[in-house]
Amino acid sequence: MIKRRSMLLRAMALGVSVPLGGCNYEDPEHPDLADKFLHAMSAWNDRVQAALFDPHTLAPTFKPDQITRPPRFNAFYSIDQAPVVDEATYRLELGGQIQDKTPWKLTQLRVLPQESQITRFVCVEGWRVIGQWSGVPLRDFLRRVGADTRCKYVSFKCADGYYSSIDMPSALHPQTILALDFLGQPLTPPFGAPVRLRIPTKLGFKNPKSIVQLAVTNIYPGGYWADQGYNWFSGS
Ligand SMILES: Nc1nc2c(c(=O)[nH]1)N[C@H]1C(S)=C(S)[C@@H](COP(=O)(O)O)O[C@H]1N2
Ligand SMILES: [Mo]
Repeated sequence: MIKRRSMLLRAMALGVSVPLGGCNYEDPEHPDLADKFLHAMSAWNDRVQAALFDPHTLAPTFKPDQITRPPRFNAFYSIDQAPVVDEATYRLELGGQIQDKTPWKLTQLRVLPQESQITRFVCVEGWRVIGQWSGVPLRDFLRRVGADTRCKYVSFKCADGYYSSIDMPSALHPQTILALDFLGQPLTPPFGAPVRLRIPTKLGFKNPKSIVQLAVTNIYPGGYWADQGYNWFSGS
């Protein structure tokens, strides 16, 4: 027990992130003590990552010939089960600390100034791809709707029940966009149609697809994978 604890403390002091997903670390005498400790460590890790985050540091960008073809799909289900959202009736619902919560139609999002980026997408499973996404910079959108950007979190709910949230400094990062297009074409259902978050400073699971609701809040919203033990901040 003592050995184990000192090992964890050393890892903590070194800032080593212990992978939590799929790790059944059990102590027969204190069944959930180790679990609590690891979660406390992940929360501590979130704070360190947030402190190290530089809002002016850009994620690397790439040239068109470096784009990975075909792109790679991932979700908590297989590609044929991806939700299909009716684009005609689609509305992006707004919630929380936002002045104007009028829902947004797709056509309204499309006439806002768009930004395009060729960036790398990194999944926690160990693969990475390069793609081109374009859409509305999230910080422009948040300002337009009168979001209280002093709040801590921006949360997202998706058409498939997936959910995610990010810290406000990362939401205001210049490369964080509400993506509508991939390779200059509207997103397809498995890849997040009609609107997805593209945030190249964070891991793949922090890029929710087929977003139906966006909210601004000070109450920690968690996320589909973060609630299962994956590190919430998961970014640089
Ligand atoms: N709505 C929704 N968004 C999601 C997921 C999901 O299951 N549902 N999976 C996440 C994970 S783990 C990854 S790696 C990326 C995959 O995005 P891609 O299919 O465009 O590669 O989407 C993220 N966003
Ligand atoms: Mo992922």
